[in-house]
Amino acid sequence: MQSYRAAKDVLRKYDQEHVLAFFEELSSQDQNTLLEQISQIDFEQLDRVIRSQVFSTQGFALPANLQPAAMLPAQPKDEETLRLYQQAKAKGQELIAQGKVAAMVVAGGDGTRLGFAGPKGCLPVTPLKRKPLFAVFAEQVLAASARYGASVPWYVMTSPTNDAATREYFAQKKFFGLEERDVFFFVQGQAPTLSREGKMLLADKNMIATNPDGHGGSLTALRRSGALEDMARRGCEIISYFQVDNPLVHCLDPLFIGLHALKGAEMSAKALPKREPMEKLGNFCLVEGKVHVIEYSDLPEEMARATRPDGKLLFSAGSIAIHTFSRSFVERLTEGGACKLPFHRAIKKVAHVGPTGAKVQPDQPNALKFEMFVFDALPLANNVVILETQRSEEFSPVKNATGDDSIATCLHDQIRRAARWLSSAKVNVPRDADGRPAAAIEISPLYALDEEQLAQKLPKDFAIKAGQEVFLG
Ligand code: UD2
Repeated sequence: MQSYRAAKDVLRKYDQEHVLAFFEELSSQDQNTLLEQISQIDFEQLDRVIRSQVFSTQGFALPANLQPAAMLPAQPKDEETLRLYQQAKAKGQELIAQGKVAAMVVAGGDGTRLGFAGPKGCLPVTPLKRKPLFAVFAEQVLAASARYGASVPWYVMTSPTNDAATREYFAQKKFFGLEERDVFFFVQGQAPTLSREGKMLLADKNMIATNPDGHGGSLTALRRSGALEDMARRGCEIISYFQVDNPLVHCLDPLFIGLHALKGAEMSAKALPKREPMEKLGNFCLVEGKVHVIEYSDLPEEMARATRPDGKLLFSAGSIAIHTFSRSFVERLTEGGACKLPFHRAIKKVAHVGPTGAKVQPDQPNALKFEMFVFDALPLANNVVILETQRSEEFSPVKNATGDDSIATCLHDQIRRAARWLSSAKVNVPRDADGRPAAAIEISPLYALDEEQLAQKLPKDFAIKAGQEVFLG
């Protein structure tokens, strides 16, 4: 731990000495807590952020010459692409079978928008069994391990607030059938929360206010926690990355993994044609030949609405936060411990301890929070594959309590996908007058990971009646 003197010196150097204002009043334990926290802060990085994002009033600068980025189609449209996809799928399957692929979920966020108390991954989400998000992913990892005959480690990023609860939940659920040694929890980083003048705020007299450093912080957290070393020890070369809120995600997609490998990509991404111009998805763009994701809130509305001659959106490719990373790329980006991703600034209301020692409850946004976005690694990657996927197959996140992207829309989308898989396996699925499935259907990943596996497994005489509840597990 750092001494008081060393802490004072570094704070003086960066003009942040005020965080020691109440030091003399603290118990020795609280003094140690504060000194320990100060020793964890990367002041050089903080200084860069303050110079570029606090003292400059520019905010986000939209790159010039923004072009739409091209994506590989969801379905091959010619012989050459068909052959490429066949080869890629075989390559992806081979890599999983060789134990070279790891799964990773970012689950640091809490279900605040949903009004759900506890880690979001514990949210019950499946239509019949009400399995939580974590179980849906765990069963996919388990099923892929069984299908390809290799263990697939799963790296789960938590936050300081939900780490203990997440670990307890996994233990209580007996790791959903996974081997405990194949699940690696790691806690995401925090960044100091600043006043609008660039001073660190105190959450308490013995505690600097911090906020999660975003999913982009997952890359440094992988290194800091020893997860990258763990991957190297196991021989994992590719990381299949997804968010905690989307139960339709294919956690380990051989085609996507294989394309990433065959194209020699360092980072890849799945994309969807946006549902409407202002949909809350990052936009895949090209800037001087490099792929960038411009967040929905940063793309000017006239650009978001711009169309091509055929009437389709110009910036149509939306980011759904499904990626593959080469481990070597993450190692390169996090060399020396600090991450090379930029910070994004948000202005928020944050309660804190004021100069007199009294708690301040602001009624206006008073604080700057900084976080990193994982997609900002794309322009730093040497090769990038963007693969289009189908919304009905792979994207229905649970973000809101009601309306779009809510549990209601997600339940419906899970049933619709299950019905589609069954229809393509030649099962007659009863439907209502609007074409919606007239039965509640849930297919566990342990039964089938995709429609191909479902078709192989289903008994010949399998039938569904209207109003029936059908669980395949
Ligand atoms: C994210 C993307 C958006 C689109 C959308 C798809 C950003 C900024 N935007 O929007 O472009 O792809 O997802 O669903 O990412 N998380 C952490 N730690 C953090 C912050 C987030 O683990 O410090 C996790 C969180 O648990 C969740 C994911 O990252 O799994 C996305 O976070 P979000 O819900 O805040 O992102 P959202 O919906 O604004």
